[in-house]
Amino acid sequence: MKPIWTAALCAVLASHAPALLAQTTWKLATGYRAESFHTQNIYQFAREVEKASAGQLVIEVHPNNTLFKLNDIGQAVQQGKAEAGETIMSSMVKDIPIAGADSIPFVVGSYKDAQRLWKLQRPGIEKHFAARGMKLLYAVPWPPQGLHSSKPVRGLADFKGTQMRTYNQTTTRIAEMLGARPVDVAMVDVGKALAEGRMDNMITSALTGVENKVWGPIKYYYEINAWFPKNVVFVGSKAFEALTPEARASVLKAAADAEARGWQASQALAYGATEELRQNGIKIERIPPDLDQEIKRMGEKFSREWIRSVGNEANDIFVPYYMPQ
Ligand code: PCA
Repeated sequence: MKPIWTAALCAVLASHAPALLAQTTWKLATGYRAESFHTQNIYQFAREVEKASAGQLVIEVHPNNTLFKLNDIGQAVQQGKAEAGETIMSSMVKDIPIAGADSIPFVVGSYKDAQRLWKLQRPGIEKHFAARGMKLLYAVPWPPQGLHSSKPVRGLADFKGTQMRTYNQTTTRIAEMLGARPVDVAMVDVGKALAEGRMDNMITSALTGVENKVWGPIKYYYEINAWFPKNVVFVGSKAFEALTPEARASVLKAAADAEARGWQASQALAYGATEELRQNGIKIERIPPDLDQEIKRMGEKFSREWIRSVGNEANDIFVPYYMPQ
């Protein structure tokens, strides 16, 4: 009897062993360069997950729009074409309007407020992701968005007819409000677009200016602290649910650590990036008070339009944001 029993046990073990020991690989697509701090953070997240799962879950990072383009990554994960991805959250506004809450001009002026906004925005984002078969892992902000320009900017008239580089629907609307001509340019193509004379100005972080070495064509940088957009990292729910409970816990733990690390890195890089622009000959200036008021008013108009189009879910975020308990 014994040998038969052993054989049966072996057969059972053999049938389970591959499932227990099999290695799972997730492809994670991002639209930013491998050297970007967001991507570096993802690499570390991947290493930590691999270590915690003893090599059972490998996250293969595909940077620089190589697997899918930045603005298509949400859809690609939703449709199961990639297991995981990273994109700038506001690129999802068409489908998930509250994803644009962090790109409304002049609502958030510091990392502390950005953190507060994220706490209020997160539950809604998680809910919408879940409804689309995705699980949110973490989000990390870009440094504050400032104005880069080839010419000095003294008044609203200085934007009229200029070619303003945009990176999503929100920045396109802002360019329109300023009377500029929106030119959609991916982050990784900014240097090329400048060299080809396709853009005169853009609102983005000093860090993005540094990464694309914008000095030369760009001569001025204004720290208007317009908003703090976030990148989100997410995985398809099916891929996540297929993991063992232990592996799922390791992924969530590594994601929470990546979020904390990313916020710190963003803040640490913000100041140095503006200095680097200065050292490369870009003039760091303040916009005149009149223009400051005018663009703040434009920001209010943008907020009104946005809240009106989004409805109750916008109130769920901004009522507690403006009236904390
Ligand atoms: N850099 C990205 C998004 C926000 C930022 O600071 C870009 O310019 O596309």
